[in-house]
Amino acid sequence: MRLAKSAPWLRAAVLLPALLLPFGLAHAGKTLDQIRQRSQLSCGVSTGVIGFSSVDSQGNWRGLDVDVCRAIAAAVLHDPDKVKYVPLNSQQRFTALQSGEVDILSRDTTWTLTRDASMGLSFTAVTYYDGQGFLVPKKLRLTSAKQLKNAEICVQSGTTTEKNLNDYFKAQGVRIKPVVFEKFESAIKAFFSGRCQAYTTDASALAFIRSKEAAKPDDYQVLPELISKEPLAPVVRRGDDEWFAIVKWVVFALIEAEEYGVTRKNVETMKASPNPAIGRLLGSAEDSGKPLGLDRDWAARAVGAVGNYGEIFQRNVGADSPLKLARGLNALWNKGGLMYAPPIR
Ligand SMILES: N[C@@H](CCC(=O)N[C@@H](CS)C(=O)NCC(=O)O)C(=O)O
Repeated sequence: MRLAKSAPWLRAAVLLPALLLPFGLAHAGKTLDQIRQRSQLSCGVSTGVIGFSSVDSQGNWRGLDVDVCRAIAAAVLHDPDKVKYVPLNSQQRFTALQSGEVDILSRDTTWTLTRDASMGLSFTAVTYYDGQGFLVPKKLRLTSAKQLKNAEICVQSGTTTEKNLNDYFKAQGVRIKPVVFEKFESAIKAFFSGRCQAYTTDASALAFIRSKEAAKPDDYQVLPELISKEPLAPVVRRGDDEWFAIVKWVVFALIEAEEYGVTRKNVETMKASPNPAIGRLLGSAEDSGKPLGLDRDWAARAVGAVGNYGEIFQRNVGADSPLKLARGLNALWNKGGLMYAPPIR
């Protein structure tokens, strides 16, 4: 555009936002404004996947995905309890985020190109690297998913699971019959009543379905094949870069805290650490909250509320949980895994 020759009103329209930019940069974003106004984070979760998001016997939401929302609430609202949980099944989840019903979707949701590029949404940072597997009754004596020729396989709709299932067997030249359910509960009920010979979903959820939903877990086994990549990540609406940055960096802070040995218990004493990286993370050496529109204690509060990524993993899905999932791909990058936070500086 040749601005010098343009009409004065056009010049003003183009230049005014540029002049306001320095002030705009200090602004925290409209999603955060709304969250602060209502003093509550609205967090979209699943309808009940133990380890990730489910209600415990005392009526509290628990899980790795729930802890991500608690960490964010601690960072932005100074209170991990100021979260409203909205249970959403696979079909409902994206509309709830697009319509503004939730501020964030923190719920077993795989980062894919189509979801990230064409739905008005942005995936933030991976919180769990998963893969799709199969749960089968042991009495079928199967040793490989490739033996599922002509099998009926129960699967939930609106998922990557449904698509991968078709792709995988198409590539093998093997015919199978997907039996599709909209509701999670109906899908697992159908499988355990014998409607299907196999149930397929993310391997982390299979561990929960086998240990918690089967009358006799020992009658079932997970087959060795993982047929897909399922990087699970919290999702936000597009168009609010400040909120996008906050969610991303809270997740990174939890990972960075594990890397530097900052835990829920020692977070206060670690503020005195001579290590500059810890001083930046915890706001004692440098104010890492300012660029995010937050105060300097944002990350310390997040870690103080839920612990570092390793603690979150262990409590919800790892050694201290009924699922006993191995860290595997979810170990830190310097321990053979993929969990890697860009530098907080
Ligand atoms: N990661 C896959 C599957 C996610 C998914 O929705 N899985 C089901 C089966 S475990 C689930 O979480 N259901 C719980 C619900 O619908 O509330 C995706 O993003 O499409």
